[in-house]
Amino acid sequence: MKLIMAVVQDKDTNRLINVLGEENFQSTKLASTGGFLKEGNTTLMIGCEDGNVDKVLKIIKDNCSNREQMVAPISPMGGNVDSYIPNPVKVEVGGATVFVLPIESFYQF
Ligand code: 2BA
Repeated sequence: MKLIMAVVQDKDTNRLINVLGEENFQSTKLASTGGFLKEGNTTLMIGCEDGNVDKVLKIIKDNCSNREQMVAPISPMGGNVDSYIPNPVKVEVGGATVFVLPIESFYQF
């Protein structure tokens, strides 16, 4: 068994959970925050059999989109300073960042 942890954008979450459900994959949705943008994203935990990992990865890939986001860089002083007006820079946020972990045991009590 494997645990798939997928960090996805909030906008893609509902569609992804629905498609996973239609294919009989259970998921748990966790509210998370990206360390770089400091904005909300969603982490899905999906437990599945080894033989289904590729199928789940394909569903994630098909339902998560790359998006460009503008981000204001922090000032050289490390915070917002009146005299420093930073130019926002474009950052491409990926469709999904996915970790596949081996599961030693799985219980439901
Ligand atoms: P954030 O950390 O908010 O990062 C959002 C996007 O900002 C990243 O998209 C990347 O394109 C860019 N970025 C991140 N760090 C950067 C840096 N030091 N300099 C310039 N640009 C930077 P993604 O790579 O698609 O990541 C989307 C979200 O996935 C991340 O949100 C984070 O929550 C998670 N993530 C990505 N890699 C991870 C990892 N190795 N471990 C844990 N979480 C990860």
